[in-house]
Amino acid sequence: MEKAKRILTIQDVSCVGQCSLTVALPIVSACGIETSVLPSSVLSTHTGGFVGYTFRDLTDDMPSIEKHWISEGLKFDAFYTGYVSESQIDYILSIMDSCASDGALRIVDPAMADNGKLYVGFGQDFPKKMAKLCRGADYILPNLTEAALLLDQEPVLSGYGKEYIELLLRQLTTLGAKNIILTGVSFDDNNLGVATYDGKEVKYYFNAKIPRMSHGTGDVFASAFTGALMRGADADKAAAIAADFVCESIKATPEDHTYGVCFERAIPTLVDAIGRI
Ligand code: PXL
Repeated sequence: MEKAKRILTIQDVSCVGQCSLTVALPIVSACGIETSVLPSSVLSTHTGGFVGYTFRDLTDDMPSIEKHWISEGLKFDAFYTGYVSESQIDYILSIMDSCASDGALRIVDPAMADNGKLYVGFGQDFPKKMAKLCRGADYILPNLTEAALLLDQEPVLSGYGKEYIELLLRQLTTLGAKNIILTGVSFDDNNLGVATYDGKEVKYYFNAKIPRMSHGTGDVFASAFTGALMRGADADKAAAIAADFVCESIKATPEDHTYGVCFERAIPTLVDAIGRI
C-alpha cells in the first residue's frame, strides 16, 4: 500500500466563522490526507465583521510543541501555513526545518489582507514579516491585495491587464518563493480566476464570476489546493480543482449566510475531483 502522507497546517482556530482550521482540517482530510494542526491562536470568531471577539495568541506554546515533536521524531510531508502572528514566523521556520520529511513541501497562504486592506489586528509592517515566511516556500497563494502588500506596493484591484498580473508574478518570485498561485484575477465583468507561475510560464484558469462577497474563500481555496497537490495533482490542476470547489461552495451558500461559505455541502464535488486526478 502507498505510504500515507501527513501534513501540518499552522493557522488560527476561529471557533465560529468557517475559516482557517475549521476549514483546513475537514477539507484536507476529505482529500484523503492526514492533517495535523498547530493552532496559532484561538479567537471566538474571525475578525471580519464580528465585533468584540476574543483573541488568545499561542506563540508561547510553539517552542515546547516543537521540542516534543523532535523528541518523538515526528515528520511532516508538507507544511501549510495561514493566519499567523508576527512573533510566530521564526518558530514556524524552525519547525519547517526540524520536522520535515525528505522533500517536504512548504505551502504559504499569506493570509493577512483582502479587498485592498490588511485584516484588523495586523500592523502596517506585517507584510514584511510575512515576506520572510514566503522566502523559502514552494508555493505561495496570495490574493491580489496580499501580493501587492508583500511587494510593498499599493493594491490594484481593478482596471489592470495581463501585463500587470504577469509583472506582479515575476516580482513575487524575487521574494524567493518557487511557485506563485495568485487568486482573485479578473480581466472582465464575467470571469474570476487564478494565475499560476512557476518561474517560466504564466497560466490562467477562470470560472464564471459569482457576484457576491464571500468570506473565508481564500482558506477554502488554499486547503483544497493543498489536498489536491498532496494527492498528486500538479500545481495547475490543483489550482483548478480548488477554484472549482470555491465556486461550488459559494453556490451552496444561502444568501443570508454571510460570515463564511457552506463548503461542507460541496465536499462531495471535491472528493469527486480528487478521485479523477
Ligand atoms: O480567512 C482568513 C482569516 C483567518 N483567520 C482570522 C481572520 C481571517 C479573515 O478575516 O479574521 C482570525
